[in-house]
Amino acid sequence: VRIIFFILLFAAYASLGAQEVTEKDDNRDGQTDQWVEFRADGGKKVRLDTDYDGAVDYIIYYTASGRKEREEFDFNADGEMDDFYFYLNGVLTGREIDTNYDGIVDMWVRISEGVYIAGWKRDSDYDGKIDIDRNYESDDIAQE
Ligand SMILES: [Ca+2]
Ligand SMILES: [Ca+2]
Ligand SMILES: [Ca+2]
Ligand SMILES: [Ca+2]
Repeated sequence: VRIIFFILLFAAYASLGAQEVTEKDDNRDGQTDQWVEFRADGGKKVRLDTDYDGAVDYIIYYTASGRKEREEFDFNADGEMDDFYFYLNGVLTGREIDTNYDGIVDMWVRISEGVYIAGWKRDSDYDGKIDIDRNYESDDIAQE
């Protein structure tokens, strides 16, 4: 099973490597600030340098049907993505945040119906263990 997995992974990388990338210089300063990668599955990945400092700070993934699949932001502009949004069928289902910008996600938010916070978890002391877990869904109110 593992070998098959690696073969699949390799095939995925190989097809990614062959993908077409288009570049755009949106603010016409001579530096590329938009990269669009067309994936083999029909989806695409758009990387943007929204503040034109040369570093990508916003990435959007689209499905083959053109729906948002995932968004990533570099909120503190340190070159590392720290705010992640996940979509299913174009509807926001979750968000993950690296609140202290150490490269490790420490807050997880579940979204219901695209807008409501259904619950969240946090590793508030950044030791890798979740220490706050809230669930607002249905009658299953989180107890402290
Ligand atoms: Ca530019
Ligand atoms: Ca930037
Ligand atoms: Ca960052
Ligand atoms: Ca963190």
